[in-house]
Amino acid sequence: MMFYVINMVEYAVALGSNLGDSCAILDKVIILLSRYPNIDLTSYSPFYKTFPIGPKQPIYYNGCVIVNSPINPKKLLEVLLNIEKRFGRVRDEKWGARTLDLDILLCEHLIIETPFLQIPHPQMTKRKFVLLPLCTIASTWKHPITRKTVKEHLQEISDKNIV
Ligand code: PH2
Ligand code: MG
Ligand code: MG
Repeated sequence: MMFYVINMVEYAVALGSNLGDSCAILDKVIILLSRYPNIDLTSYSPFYKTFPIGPKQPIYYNGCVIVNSPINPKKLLEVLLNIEKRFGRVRDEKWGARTLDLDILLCEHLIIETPFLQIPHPQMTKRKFVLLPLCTIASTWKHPITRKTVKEHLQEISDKNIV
């Protein structure tokens, strides 16, 4: 008998939408990810209505998911960008309105610095719209650079009254 050991990697992914029927889009993305080949969705947060950071645009819905997958970060990024396209994402203005944004936040304790992909997500510790949902499903996950937990980061920005 042969056994193959598949190395699963745990990822935290942020979901955001502020164009179209955002809540329905995020619901569909969660169903899609849960059925996606090679992706095991283990938890998802509630969705939060959040004020937009950046240019003037509609209110966002934000959430986070945890997925386990044998695929590497670059490949997962490709999968997520493809899903964004399927939901009609058009890339024009930086930080502009979008039907769907899927960002890799964390990949276990890994640090990845490439022009196209940075993990941990460089802005994650400053954004309540990321930390609040993430804290509901991964409060004790330690940021590999700051060594602080998600909960500690959320506490820090909440103390500063960041929306
Ligand atoms: N995403 C941005 C820019 N601003 N604001 C909120 N509230 N939520 C987001 O997901 C968001 C944003 C760029 O990715
Ligand atoms: Mg983003
Ligand atoms: Mg993005």
